[in-house]
Amino acid sequence: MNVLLIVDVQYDFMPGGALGVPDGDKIIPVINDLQSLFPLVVATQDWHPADHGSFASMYKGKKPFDHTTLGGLDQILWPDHCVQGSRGAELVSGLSTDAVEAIFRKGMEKDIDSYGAFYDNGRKKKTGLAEYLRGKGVTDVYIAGLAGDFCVSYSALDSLDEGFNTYLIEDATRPIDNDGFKEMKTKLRKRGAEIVSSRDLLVFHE
Ligand code: VGL
Ligand code: ZN
Repeated sequence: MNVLLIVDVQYDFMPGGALGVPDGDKIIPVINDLQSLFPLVVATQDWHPADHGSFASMYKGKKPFDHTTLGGLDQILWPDHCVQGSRGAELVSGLSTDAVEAIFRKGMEKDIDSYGAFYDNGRKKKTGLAEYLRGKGVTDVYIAGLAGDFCVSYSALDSLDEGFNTYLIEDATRPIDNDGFKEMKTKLRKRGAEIVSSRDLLVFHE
């Protein structure tokens, strides 16, 4: 069974948002059109406390996109984004959510970042998504959302590690950085993920 996993389609990742992804808004109609093809749709939400350790504002003399160490891992520092309860953390209103059965939140732990939908970057805690999907009989995970080079790609890598057939829907995502996204796509293909387009999926179902 197939699932559509919609990653972090939140205001702060829209153009003009705190951590705006170029053309991030363009994926919304694509994701909306895709949803009816899937018997199961789930979403994630980046959901940070205001003092999250991935925020550059927490460190004297650091600015966004500088690096530090967090939870023993190299950490890119971000502008404050997706703060719990803020408007920037809400799923965008243009996204259809009627079919979204569950929303998995991540990034609540102050001392570790959490890009992937399945576990934090140190793999210390699971979100429970893998178990949820297996419980639903899911075998194939199709991934869309933001940002292509971070949470979407990390979710795809985690999904492969969890044993799911994994597909990244290329036109249903946009990256923060194009070169980084290219590298991630190469890595994903090597590990056995397929990069597909929404057109292939929609035509197949006509
Ligand atoms: C994301 C950076 C920081 C993402 C979340 O959703 O891709 N990127 N937090
Ligand atoms: Zn974040």
